[in-house]
Amino acid sequence: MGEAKIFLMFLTMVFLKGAVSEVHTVGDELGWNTGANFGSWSREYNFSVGDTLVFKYLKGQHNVYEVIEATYRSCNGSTGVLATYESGNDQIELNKAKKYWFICNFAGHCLGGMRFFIDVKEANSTNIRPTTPQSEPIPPPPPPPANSCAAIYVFDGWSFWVSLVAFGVLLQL
Ligand SMILES: [Cu+2]
Repeated sequence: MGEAKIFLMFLTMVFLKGAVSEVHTVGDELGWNTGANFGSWSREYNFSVGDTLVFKYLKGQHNVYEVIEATYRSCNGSTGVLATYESGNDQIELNKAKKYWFICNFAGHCLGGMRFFIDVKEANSTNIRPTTPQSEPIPPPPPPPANSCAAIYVFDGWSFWVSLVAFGVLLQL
């Protein structure tokens, strides 16, 4: 099998799979700490099977318990615990389409706001969307295109370029 064909298969796989897996740092730049609002953080993103959550915190100051819903609501980490992490840089792969519930089990931290849940969906090829945080400034609109044909490509940028590369490879087969 030629390299070009392998490359084409790779492109096809990328399209079929849809968005490439994402890594989400919990709390963004604030990390897994008191004072961050994890409810609003978790609502800012879509989570898909294959994505990874990263909890960053000072080891010994916090921990991460994956728990059942009742434990998330009670903040009582003595029961209903599915997994525990305490490295300070915990990487958790979201490998199931389900709700994940997380708390910090240090005294008072969960009740103080260190808890959230996410609803992880099956990876979906029709749900490709930019993940740029809303707080980033919006770039000025591009100048008007010279003709309507160009306009279509302007609004379909990424897939247009991939198609162009794939077409170029096809020509060389
Ligand atoms: Cu904590």
